Amino acid sequence: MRPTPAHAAAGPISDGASVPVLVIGTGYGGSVAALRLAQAGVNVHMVEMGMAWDTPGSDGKIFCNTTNPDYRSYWLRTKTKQPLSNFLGFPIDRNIPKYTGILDAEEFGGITVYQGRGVGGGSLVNGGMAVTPRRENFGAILPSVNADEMYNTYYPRANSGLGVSVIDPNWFETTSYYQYARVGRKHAQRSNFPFVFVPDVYDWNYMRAEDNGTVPKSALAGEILYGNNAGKKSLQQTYLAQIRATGRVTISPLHRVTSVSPASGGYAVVIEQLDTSGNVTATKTVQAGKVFFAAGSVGTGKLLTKLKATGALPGLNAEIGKGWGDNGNVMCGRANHLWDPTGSVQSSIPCCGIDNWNAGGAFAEVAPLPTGIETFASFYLSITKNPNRAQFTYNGSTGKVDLNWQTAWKQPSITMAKSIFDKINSKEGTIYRTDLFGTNKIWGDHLTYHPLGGAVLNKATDNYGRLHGYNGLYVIDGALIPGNTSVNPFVTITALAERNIEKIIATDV
Ligand code: FAE
Repeated sequence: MRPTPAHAAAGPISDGASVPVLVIGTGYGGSVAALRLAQAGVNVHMVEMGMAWDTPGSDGKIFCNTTNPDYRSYWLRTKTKQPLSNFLGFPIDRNIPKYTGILDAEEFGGITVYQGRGVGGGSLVNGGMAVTPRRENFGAILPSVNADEMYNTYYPRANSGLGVSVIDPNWFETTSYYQYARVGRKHAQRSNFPFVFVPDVYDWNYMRAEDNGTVPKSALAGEILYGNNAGKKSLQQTYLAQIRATGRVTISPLHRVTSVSPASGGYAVVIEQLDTSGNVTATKTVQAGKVFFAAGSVGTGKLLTKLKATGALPGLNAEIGKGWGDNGNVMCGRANHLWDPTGSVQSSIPCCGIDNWNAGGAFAEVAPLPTGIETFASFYLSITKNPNRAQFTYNGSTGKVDLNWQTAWKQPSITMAKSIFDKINSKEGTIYRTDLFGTNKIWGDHLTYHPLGGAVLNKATDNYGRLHGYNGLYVIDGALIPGNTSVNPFVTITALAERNIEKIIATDV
């Protein structure tokens, strides 16, 4: 493929258009692919099913607050589906208008998978925790990838591209917004668990200015799950800003890819245009020389499974849809004593964790519970070494793709998380909260924030993400990673994408 003149055409893609490269999805994998291809002189079109998230609503803000979810909060739901569904045992979900909101709580038989929807993918809704796995754990995460290359070149490149940094430890010790984290540290250390600071993409200087009252509050006002109006460096501020500066990439928001099949000169891609109620307002077919699947683990896993089963891409191999895991996510809360308040004000950006990975199979984020009142609760999201893996399958009678994950498969995660919290509770004389996920329910074992796998590297694809069976089709997102990263996943997704696209540009473009 020869470099083409730069162009910065505005507006959505038109029916019958022809593009050298089409990228499905605008999250981490898709943004890395589009940026590096554009820098190599290739024009790229990115297709994103969610909204652009660049226009304020009637309240003057682009994103709504976690404590007050409105029409912008959920992807095509009429009621919120908050990860913490209850407080003091009472359900807290509320009715909302159906809208192409920012957070999708996608329900499968045994698990609800939370995902970001919009230009920027998961970076719009996530906590920004930007964690590079410990070197000694990498062999188990991506066994076919050269670890030296990753730790010398691609992890540093990803961390720099994402704008990752660590909280100033002096400010951490003094601000009331991290009292909950200091309590978490005290309890971890009194039970002899290693406590670690965790890097983030939030602008820590901005957060200090929030604390000083000199700028509008975002993390310190509880914004996170439905977007941050300031402070957080989502992909919109990093990779996507660089992409725009190349002048070679166009983006179609509210466009959803439904089919990819061989056609002369490459592939025919069928795309549905959506309105903000989720109705299909147009169906377009475009030609693409090469197609990158970057729709996230679930988006890519489902799409490829359907395309193989329905005969659009029959030459995909039998690994498609396999190797899906939840990164071992499980949540829980602990009830502290009255002399251990966690603070009525809490930063929504987590900055630390308890690392018991090698001894007990769990890495627990000390997470905020920014309710605006003192709850005396410590809250944790654990990432665990859960060995269970699920598979996507096409259901011919519904025309949908199912995932065979079972709720009971979370039991290993609970056991591993208990290796930390049973010990802390015993040392502190405290108990688990039972009111956050229902009534008398300790474990948030019904969900994941970290879907991974579905088109695993070196199985469904070659060792650089080229899909077996077809030239010019690539996977470049979390679907490549076989189910677990031992820590929060987006730095690894970004670094792997940086590695793969460098090879693809050198050999295929
Ligand atoms: P992703 O970012 O999901 O992007 C895929 C994009 O493709 C999305 O924008 C989709 O809307 C779009 N798409 C899907 N299907 C189609 C289609 N058919 N046509 C067109 N577009 C489509 O994929 N990770 C961390 O490392 N640290 C954290 O602190 C953290 N916190 C999280 C908190 C929450 C609430 C959630 C939901 C996730 C969190 N994650 C965190 C996970 C992280 O956001 C996720 O691993 C990455 O976003 C996955 O990146 P991908 O590029 O694979």
